[in-house]
Amino acid sequence: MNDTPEKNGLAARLLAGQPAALARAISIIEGEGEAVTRLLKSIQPNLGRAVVVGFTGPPGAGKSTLVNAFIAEMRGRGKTVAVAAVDPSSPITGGAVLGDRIRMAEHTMDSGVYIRSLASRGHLGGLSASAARVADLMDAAGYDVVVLETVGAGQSEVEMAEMADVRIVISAPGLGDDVQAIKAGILEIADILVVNKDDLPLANRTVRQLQSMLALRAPSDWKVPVLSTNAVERTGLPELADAIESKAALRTIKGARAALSSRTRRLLAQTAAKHVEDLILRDQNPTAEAIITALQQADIDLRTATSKILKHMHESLPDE
Ligand SMILES: Nc1nc2c(ncn2[C@@H]2O[C@H](COP(=O)(O)OP(=O)(O)OP(=O)(O)O)[C@@H](O)[C@H]2O)c(=O)[nH]1
Ligand SMILES: [Mg+2]
Repeated sequence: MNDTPEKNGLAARLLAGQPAALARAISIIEGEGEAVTRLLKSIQPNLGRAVVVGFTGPPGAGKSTLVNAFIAEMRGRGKTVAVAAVDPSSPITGGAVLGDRIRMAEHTMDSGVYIRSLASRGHLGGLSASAARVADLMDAAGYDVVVLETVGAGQSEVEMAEMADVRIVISAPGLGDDVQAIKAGILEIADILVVNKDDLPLANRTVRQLQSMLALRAPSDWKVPVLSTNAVERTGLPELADAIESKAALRTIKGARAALSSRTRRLLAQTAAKHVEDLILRDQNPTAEAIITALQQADIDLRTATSKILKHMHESLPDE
């Protein structure tokens, strides 16, 4: 790939905040190669300005509706907002992307709002890798607030949490065991807990359950609030935006650097892991097959097999 004027101009147009340049840049970084490196290099000095806010929670908790209401609240405060909504491509939420587009359609004419859905499949470094880079591009494009919306269904919310300055965990009454579901790990990383659909019966009970779980957390400088919202009627949004702004105000340069470096750490770990996984699970590579057979027949132990596969990996990777 050559240093075409088009490519160089792209970074400039991105930094100038042109939505078309942002869209183009996002499709470029979803790939690999020199153009990606060049693009990322040129945005380096412009990173770390936006507040990155993660919205996560179980399917159907009302994340997209709440994000939409949050956009309106922040626009009212004079802030620009970019959203990366992660489509988990799962059967449960398969229709969510179209639904999200319709739900967020009220903002399509607003140049202070940019919304993009990301497919979680098919990225070399996994979902978080592409989301981290998309968040960086949105940051570089000058949006004040970058929202990452993700379904809390496993590892992804923890990964998302590492990228966000402010982590919001959303639950809703009547989703069965949702409080139990978010107990496992996610509560530890939440900065703000939101009980959405507070118009439904039992919302108060969900609030109380969350409060009692929080009481078990080690005390820290930031007291995690439990807020109630109705994303459809748009109540509770000023309180949510206030809490996000208070938490964001505690950001330090050191903290922002740490967040950037943990994003990079995660990116490398995931990409390296993906290469190993592809070699073992998908590539039908003769050397890998021989190692698998030897392990299966107990000719070698797991540790030896691991070191052999990594060594083979190393030898077969193209040199830089
Ligand atoms: N009663 C009530 N319904 C709500 C509220 N917020 C969202 N909903 C409804 O809940 C349903 C799911 O909302 P979404 O915003 O799509 O939920 P989500 O968490 O983004 O869902 P996924 O992206 O599929 O994980 C929709 O029918 C919304 O209209 C609320 O505060 N009260
Ligand atoms: Mg959604």
